[in-house]
Amino acid sequence: MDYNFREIEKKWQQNWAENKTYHVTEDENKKKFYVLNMFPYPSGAGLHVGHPLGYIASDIFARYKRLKGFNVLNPMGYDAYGLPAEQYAIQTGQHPAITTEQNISHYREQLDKIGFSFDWDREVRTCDPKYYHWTQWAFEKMFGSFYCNTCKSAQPIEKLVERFEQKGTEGLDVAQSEELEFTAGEWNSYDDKKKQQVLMNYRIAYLGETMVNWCPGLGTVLANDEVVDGVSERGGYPVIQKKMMQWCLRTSAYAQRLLDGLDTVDWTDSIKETQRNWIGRSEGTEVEFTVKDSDVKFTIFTTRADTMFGVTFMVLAPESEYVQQVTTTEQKAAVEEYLEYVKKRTELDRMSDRKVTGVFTGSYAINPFTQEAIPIWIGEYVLAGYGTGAIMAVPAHDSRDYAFAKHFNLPIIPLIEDADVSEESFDAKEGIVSNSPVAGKNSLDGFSLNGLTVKEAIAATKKFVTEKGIGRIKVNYRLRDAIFSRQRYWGEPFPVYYKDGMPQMIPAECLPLELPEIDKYEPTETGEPPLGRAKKWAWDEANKQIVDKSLIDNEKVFPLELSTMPGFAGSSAYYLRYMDPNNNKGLVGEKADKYWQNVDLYVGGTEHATGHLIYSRFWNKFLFDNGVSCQEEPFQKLVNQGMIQGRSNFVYRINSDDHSKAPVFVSKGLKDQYETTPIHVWVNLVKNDILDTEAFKQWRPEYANAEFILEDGKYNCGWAIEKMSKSMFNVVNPDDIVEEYGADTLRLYEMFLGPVEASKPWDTNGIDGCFRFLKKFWNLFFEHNTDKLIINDDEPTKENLKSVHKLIKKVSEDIEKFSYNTAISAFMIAVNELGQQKCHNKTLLKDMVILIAPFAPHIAEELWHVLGETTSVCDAAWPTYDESYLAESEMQLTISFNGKARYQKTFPADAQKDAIEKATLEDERSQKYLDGMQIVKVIVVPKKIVNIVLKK
Ligand code: ANZ
Repeated sequence: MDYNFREIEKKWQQNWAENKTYHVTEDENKKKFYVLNMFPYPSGAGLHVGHPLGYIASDIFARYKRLKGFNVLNPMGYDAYGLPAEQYAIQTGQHPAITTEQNISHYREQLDKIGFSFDWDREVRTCDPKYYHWTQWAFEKMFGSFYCNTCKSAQPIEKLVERFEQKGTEGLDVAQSEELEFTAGEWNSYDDKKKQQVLMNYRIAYLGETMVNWCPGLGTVLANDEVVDGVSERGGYPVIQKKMMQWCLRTSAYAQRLLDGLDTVDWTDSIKETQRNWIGRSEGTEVEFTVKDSDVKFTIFTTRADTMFGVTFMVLAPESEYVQQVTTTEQKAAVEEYLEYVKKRTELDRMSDRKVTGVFTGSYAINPFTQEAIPIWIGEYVLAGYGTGAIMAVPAHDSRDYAFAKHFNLPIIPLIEDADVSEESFDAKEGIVSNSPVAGKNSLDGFSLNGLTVKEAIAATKKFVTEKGIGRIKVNYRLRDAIFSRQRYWGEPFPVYYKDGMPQMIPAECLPLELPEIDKYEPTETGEPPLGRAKKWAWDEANKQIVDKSLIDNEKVFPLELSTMPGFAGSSAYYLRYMDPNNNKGLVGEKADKYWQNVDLYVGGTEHATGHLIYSRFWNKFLFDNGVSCQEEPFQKLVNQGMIQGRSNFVYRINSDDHSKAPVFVSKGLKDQYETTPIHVWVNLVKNDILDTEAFKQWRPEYANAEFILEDGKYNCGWAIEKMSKSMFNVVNPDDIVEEYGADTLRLYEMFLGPVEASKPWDTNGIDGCFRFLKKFWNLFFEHNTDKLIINDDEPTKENLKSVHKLIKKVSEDIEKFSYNTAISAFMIAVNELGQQKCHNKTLLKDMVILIAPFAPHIAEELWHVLGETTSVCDAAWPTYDESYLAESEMQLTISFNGKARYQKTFPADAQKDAIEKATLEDERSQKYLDGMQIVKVIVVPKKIVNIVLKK
């Protein structure tokens, strides 16, 4: 019987589905193992061979763990909300739900062909109300919580209210948007609305006025990475900075825990480093400056408190609330003009540009150390959202301050001995402090930093400012709160209505609040988000139901929120939902959560390093604080799969001005004789770089009459490695590979291409090798081209045992390291060895079948049954190896003469020095080197070389 993969794969896929082979439940008698893939956004283009790379890698691990006796959870679902379906809806009027549904069924068909061990009973879709019920629920919980810095945990907002009633803000240490101060008496005198406004300052989900990238053309806010050179990445519409009320999540409250958690997870150093930089912990000092001839005081944040004596001017962020207070009448026009200019600049431009811009406010601040008056400027390099949005500028020791001082001709005072002050050199972090205090201007009772190192000087200054009450020690994080509103349709609706301008949550028992139908998917004519078009989109408070918008009276019926949640909302806690996907009482039940705990192995791309992987860690820490999730870190081990690049093919068209003539294409080897233009050609028309000229003619009407100049009767194409993309015609559809070679070959080949983490080109030219390997494996069981089974119970030889046990060891170790390509190579060697040894021993072949099962599950299942088994190979036990079979019986030594390697010779593994020497000297191959020479000495290095030293 030949290896008929089509029949085998179909048969077992059906069998697995019917028997629910991959269905998993909590089993207290087994240890759990949770494998997770970053779930896909089901795009219209379907899967190309790059997509399943990570899924195959994790599937191998899932199957392996199951064979090792673990109870394995390996779920799959869809990140189903998103912009492409919405944009398609805007263009075509097609409801995004329909497009999404179609794309999902296409994905499912493609995935099913590859033979994954997913438990489809646990599928989730983020756009399913049963799923987003819990996204909305988590949001409401965040709205109802604040973050307590002392207990390092989220707490119910009611606790904060109680505290305000008793003590006001005295001694309060909580995460907040701005520092407020009020007494218990003041709090108790506030009306309800005022209280709600104050609480917004502390809620974990809050409405906040934020600077956003507003794109009027698209009618929406864009994320920083959706803006390129001041225009939208999609469509190229202008983007401006605008202050808008948006829902935000107080991710910043969790900055320290997000940082600390990184030490407890098994992720690559590079992803951890990326997250550390993103979180950006910075220890510094806040110092208060008073504005000259005024009561206004403002605080700056500095990491270099030691440079207080070198401050020569101050800079405020253009958005700083102090700008209005310190701008003098004379400078008003200039300042306003400057603020107009800054509006057009995104934060990213402001940080990356080295352009120096700024304007003088007209006011001066008093340096608390020197009592000198120094000018207050406004400059775009100071960002509103970081530190206090105001800085003390020390041009001698900070490159941006230096550039500013040079540009506006402001003084520069060096503070460090021998420091080289120039734009290029700001390495004055080491060095000894001098020139402090500035002679004769010290009003600080002799407080001086002279002679200290920078580190000592920072510590001394911190102590001094704290004692004198001029400042305090402060830790800042670069991590910002996440903006959580999107002015789009295809996303989770907020469970929020507005009463007297203040947001109210829909009662939890009324969730989910379902996305309403609308007739068009664009923003409204008045600039409201698409949900502004929904007719039935108002909340009847008393009857707890959604009603027609026309009934809004702001007494009983209120308007609902029009924004929807962003993409990361649905992907933040999906790992918990897979544990208990059909629970309609909670996000996850306690039993399932306690059993599955968290993800043991998470596989996905590095592009999520600062998005999804930060948001979901934050989200889960919040749920952990609420006792919903029992592990603080969601993803214990993270493996980042590389990208599969495309291998593009080209044909060479001979240039011609006469377009009426049929195009002529010249084969690659002859192209230099002509003037040609390379043209991408669809890779399916090419095999082993040879063009199927007939298929090419049929590909496009303009090539119907194409003529070819061939080499040896063939048309050779050129090739290049490029991104896999439709426009380069190099997208390979896994369906085609499965059709031609089978899923098992596809799976093996994707893994054989190289290490999982590496990016590598898809090169179909090597796929035959994997297919032949499976055929050879098959032929260990069946007589070539017949259905005669040739397995036997003969006593295995030492060689047979060694080949198989070596493989058990290698494959087990390699899988643990995710080194699948080397495991497959070892497999190929072992199968060749067994073939040569004519080994058809049933027991050994059974081990081999289990070993191949994670990689090529269909052929494994078939052969498992051929061996007489009746249960699935998935439930077999992973074989163990016996060290005693691995001992080498022979060794190979390199024979050299006067240090020059000449040939290889095999000896028994236990051969002694004398025997080795004798056999070497007697070997025929030695004679020509020995001829006419005298042997001075023979050196034998066991297991390595024999060196014969000769002289004439
Ligand atoms: C004086 C000084 C002297 C500074 C010196 C640096 C070097 P990190 O480490 O990133 O926290 N800074 C503070 N707030 C800022 C803002 N909103 N926008 C732009 N820059 C701001 O950086 C902290 C340093 O960045 C602070 O220390 C401040 O400049 C500046 F030789 O103060 B430094």
